[in-house]
Amino acid sequence: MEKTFAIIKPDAVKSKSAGKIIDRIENENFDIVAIKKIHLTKDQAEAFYAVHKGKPFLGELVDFMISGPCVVMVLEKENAIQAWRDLMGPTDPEKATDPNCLRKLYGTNIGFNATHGSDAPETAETEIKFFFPELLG
Ligand code: 3AN
Repeated sequence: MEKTFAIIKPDAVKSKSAGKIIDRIENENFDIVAIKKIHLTKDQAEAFYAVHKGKPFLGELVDFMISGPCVVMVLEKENAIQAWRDLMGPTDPEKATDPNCLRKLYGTNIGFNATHGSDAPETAETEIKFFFPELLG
C-alpha cells in the first residue's frame, strides 16, 4: 500500500465540489487516512511551493492557494501516487482527454485546476509531513 498527499484547492471548495471529489476518491477505493479543511497562510503556501521558486506563476499560485480554504488529505491505495494523478488528470484541465477526470470536471485552467497530488514517493512523504506531521515518525 502506498500513501499520497492530495489537496482540494480553493476553487473546488468554493464551488462546493469537495463532496463530489471525495465521493470519487472513495468510489475509486482510496482509503482516506487523514483529512482536514484549512486556510493556508502566505508563509505556508510559499513553503509548500518552494520547488517553484523563481517561476513566473508562483505569485499567482500562492495568491490563489490562500484565497480561501482548501481540503488536505492523505490517501492510501496500491500505487496511490499514480492512481490519484490519473484520477485528477493533467495539470492543465484544457489538455484533459478524459471528460470525467477531476480537473476537467472541476478545474478551469492551468492556474485554477481544482486539485493537487504528489508526483513521487519523496514528495508524497515531504508533503504529508508538512500537513500531517503526526502521521510520520
Ligand atoms: P501538478 O500539480 O500537476 O504536479 P506542477 O507541480 O507542475 O503540476 O505545478 C504545480 C501547480 O502550479 C499546478 N497545480 C498549477 O496550479 C500551477 N502551475 C503550474 N504551471 C503553471 C503555469 N504555467 N501557470 C499557472 N499555474 C501553473
